[in-house]
Amino acid sequence: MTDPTPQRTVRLTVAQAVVTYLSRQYSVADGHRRRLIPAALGIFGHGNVAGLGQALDQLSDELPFIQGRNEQALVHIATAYGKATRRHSTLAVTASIGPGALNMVTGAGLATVNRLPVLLLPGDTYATRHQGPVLQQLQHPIEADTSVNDAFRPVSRFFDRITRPEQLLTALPAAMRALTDVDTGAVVVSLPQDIQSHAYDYPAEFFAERDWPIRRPAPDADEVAVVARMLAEAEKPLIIAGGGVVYSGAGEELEALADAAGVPVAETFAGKGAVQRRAWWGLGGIGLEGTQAVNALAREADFVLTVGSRLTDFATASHSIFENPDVRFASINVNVHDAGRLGAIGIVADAKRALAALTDAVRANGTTTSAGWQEKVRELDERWQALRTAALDPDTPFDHSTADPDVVSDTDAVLTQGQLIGLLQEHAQSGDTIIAAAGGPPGDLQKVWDATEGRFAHLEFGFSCMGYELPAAIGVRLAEPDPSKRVLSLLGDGTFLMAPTELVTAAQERLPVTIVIPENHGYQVIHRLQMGRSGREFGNEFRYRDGSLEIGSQKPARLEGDYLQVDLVKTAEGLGARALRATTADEVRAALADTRDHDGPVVLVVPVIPHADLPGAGVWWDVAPAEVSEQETVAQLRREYEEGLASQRWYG
Ligand SMILES: Cc1ncc(C[n+]2csc(CCOP(=O)(O)OP(=O)(O)O)c2C)c(N)n1
Ligand SMILES: [Mg+2]
Repeated sequence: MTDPTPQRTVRLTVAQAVVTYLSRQYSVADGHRRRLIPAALGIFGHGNVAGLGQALDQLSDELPFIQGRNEQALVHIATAYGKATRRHSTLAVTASIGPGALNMVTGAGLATVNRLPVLLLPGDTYATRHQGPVLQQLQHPIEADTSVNDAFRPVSRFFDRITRPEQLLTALPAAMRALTDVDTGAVVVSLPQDIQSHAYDYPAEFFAERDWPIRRPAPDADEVAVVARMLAEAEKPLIIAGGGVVYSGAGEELEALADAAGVPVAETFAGKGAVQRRAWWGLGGIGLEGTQAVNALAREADFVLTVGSRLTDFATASHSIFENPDVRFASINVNVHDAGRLGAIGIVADAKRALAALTDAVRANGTTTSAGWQEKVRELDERWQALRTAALDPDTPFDHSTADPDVVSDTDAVLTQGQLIGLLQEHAQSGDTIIAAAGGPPGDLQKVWDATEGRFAHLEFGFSCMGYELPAAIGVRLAEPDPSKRVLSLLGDGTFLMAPTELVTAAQERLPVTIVIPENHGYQVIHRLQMGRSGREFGNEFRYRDGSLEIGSQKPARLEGDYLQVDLVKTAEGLGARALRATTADEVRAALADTRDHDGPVVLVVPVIPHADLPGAGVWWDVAPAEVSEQETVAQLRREYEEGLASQRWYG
């Protein structure tokens, strides 16, 4: 027996160990190896400056640091980077303790809901507790080990708090595993401020390069056979493609199945652009912001195959869209819970592999849809395309008789948001990305954007978080540095006012991104919903108070005056962007062309006619008006809602 050779160790602080470790991690997907976490973003405070701040400075060659303005926005940047790399890579974000850490919680929620990887490294209060409360510490009266960072737990896929240096040895590999898992999300490694600076003798091998394969779970042959049989028996099948198709890179396999079986394909928000080839069966969005063609087909379908989607209420019209009493559901999903939505028979596997196996079975069985179903698909889509083309045409003046005259008259807008999208569509080249998340833009893009042939649509609609869009443009740009591929975010005036500040970061890093703001003076998508559920404007348009606000007075004045005067161009200029205002179609064309090669952030403000909406999707949504009210409009809307409620079904 010889004595075991003592393990070689390296003495590092916890923070230095974290940064060193992160700089040595790789993901491997389909044979392609890349850094799993190539950079870190952050804002320092006393909770991380001496620990992680020192380590990031010392190791800045290995893990470059990007300074930001708002921690939530930094999480969005990192998450958008994760989405743009199809979850093969992400960024780390560090924040101080207390408010800096908590600012990241919303971002964590967005990442986890959308199953996008992001690594969060918040500082935390003293683990040693020699002293306390430290600055910004929550003093919980009866749970002494609780800190504000416990708020991350419900919105994360992985959470750990490092109270001893050696815990990193198990915590960091577990964190990497969660980041590269098919069921990923926000991964939080909470780092008490004192522990960040503690030194420890770590095994040298801990810092060896390590590969994390992105798995493609194989389909079970029996499950494939069952779903293939269901498809063969169907007369009116429909496929719904979700984000899983995009993340799995399964577009070609999806197209092959649609071709082979002659099945129309609809897309969810996350699945937008899953179909890249133009074909008769590629139809676009389903549900609340879907096309009228897809929704008509969904109503009739007797078999629905969902691939890589959670099927939220926006896709299923709150469980009301599938009206055929004999409709049956099947699915392909890596997540067993999602695979079972709507009582579906699931193939629990990677989308690419499962679609390929299903296509083989379809070819072997000679499964194909009837000429009648295919004809119906073509007819409905043609009718929709005519409506779409008319709504997007920027050169035919908007017919004002179709809009509310009071509202239209007091803006200088000549374009509708649909016409603005028509102009963006005209400008979009293969390789460009358009981003949207909240307000009218994501729904409108979902409905009318042509995302085929490389005109990527990056729609975040799992959390639909106002404030994601602008940072997301930075994240997508970091993932796609080629400046000839334009990265453009379409976001409302309300959203811009909520979080414009990361423009400074885009200017600091000279990142070419274009932010297009349809200026419609309000939270207009919510106003639209409000009109349908309570029948009156209240608190959504950006209007001056028509009198003084006397809190406590009998009848305080309401927000019913003129539109607010807010200069978005000056705001954007002040934050370091090249900013322009364009009102007519030709001005928008010129502005897009002139700024396409600008090597920093561009903000284009375009007044759009409020309440001039795209053609409706024609489906119901479960948002309940008040059951009792003193307002007459509400009672009528409640009755209409209850009629809709009767269309809601339990599918299994
Ligand atoms: C952080 C956040 N707060 C609130 C909401 C609810 N919400 C959804 S859309 C919207 C209005 C957005 O206004 P704007 O950006 O101007 O777009 P518009 O509706 O006018 O198209 C609001 C308040 C949200 N999605 N996210
Ligand atoms: Mg708005």
